[in-house]
Amino acid sequence: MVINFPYQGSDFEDCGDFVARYEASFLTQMFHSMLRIRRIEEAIESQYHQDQMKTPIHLVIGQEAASVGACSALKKSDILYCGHRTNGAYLAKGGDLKGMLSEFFCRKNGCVGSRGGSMHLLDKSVGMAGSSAIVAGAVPIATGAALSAQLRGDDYVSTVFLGDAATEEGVVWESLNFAALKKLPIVYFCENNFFSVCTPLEERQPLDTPIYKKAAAFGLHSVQVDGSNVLKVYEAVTSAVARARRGDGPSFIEVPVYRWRGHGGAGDDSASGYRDPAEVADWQKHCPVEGYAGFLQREGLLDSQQRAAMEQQISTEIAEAFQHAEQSENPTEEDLYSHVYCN
Ligand SMILES: Cc1ncc(C[n+]2csc(CCOP(=O)(O)OP(=O)(O)O)c2C)c(N)n1
Repeated sequence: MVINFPYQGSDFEDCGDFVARYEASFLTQMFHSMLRIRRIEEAIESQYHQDQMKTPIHLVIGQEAASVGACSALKKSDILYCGHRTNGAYLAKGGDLKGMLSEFFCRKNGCVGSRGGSMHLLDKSVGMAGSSAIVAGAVPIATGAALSAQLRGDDYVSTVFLGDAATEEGVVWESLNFAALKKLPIVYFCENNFFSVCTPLEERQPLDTPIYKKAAAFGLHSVQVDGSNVLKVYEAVTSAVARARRGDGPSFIEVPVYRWRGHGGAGDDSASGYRDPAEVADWQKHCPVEGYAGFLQREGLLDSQQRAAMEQQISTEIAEAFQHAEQSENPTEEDLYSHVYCN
């Protein structure tokens, strides 16, 4: 796979000024969120083979900086849509971990009442508006939500996470065209992890025209920033959200990232031959979580005791959430008929 992307900022060398511009607690909170997502994903992965979670899974291990950087720039009242790789977005937007795990275990109290599984997470109380397993399916829905905000004069910005493969669906370009025409308050956030299941980007798109440049051609404000650098992602999305709120229209943000695990399920699937394990190892040297931890340590914002305390707190939270999910009630036959509408 030819990856034409030089990890431009994940060494955090040019990020010293962030410390002057942001509260220390905010910078460490973003680290906590990334670490929490990493540990939650690892816990899901380690238990998945027991076959008690009745859902496909698409892990975001390796992509945590994108989820956290983007969602940290959103208000609770801003709404977020997502595709099938939903866990990071749901958790970073403030979705309830117990509700998510109960959903995975197909329990009655899951965040979608056991009807959705991991690809349809939703928590309206925090603006997690929905997700779709249809590649690109959430993009026109999020665009419609932005139109609704504009027509009704609502203050929220609509954001949608999409993958690189979603940009091979025509509806994405129809949506971008419409959003640019109407100056809709929306942010298209494209996590380019270079694969559509097992097919590399170079076999699907001409690499000399990066995705963000195509979006720019549709009239959107469009940038590419390093998706392994939570600070760069945060600033890009913050400025896109500000544009949207000012009435200056839609933005497109492409963040190159790398998924460390297989497309779906637990474990790495590189041995199947579609990607070189050396490529995976190379990206793992640019770990978004540990890279940011190193930055915070150098800046004096995170020491080993604080890190250990975070690990302990997260581990306790995860254990309790798994226990909660496992001990929760299964749906009953009557539940089959709730939320079913017909004319
Ligand atoms: C319309 C549609 N076509 C095909 C699929 C099968 N499919 C599921 S995930 C996927 C690849 C998605 O890649 P991308 O959008 O880049 O997201 P990633 O999985 O890399 O996060 C495909 C082709 C689908 N779910 N929907």
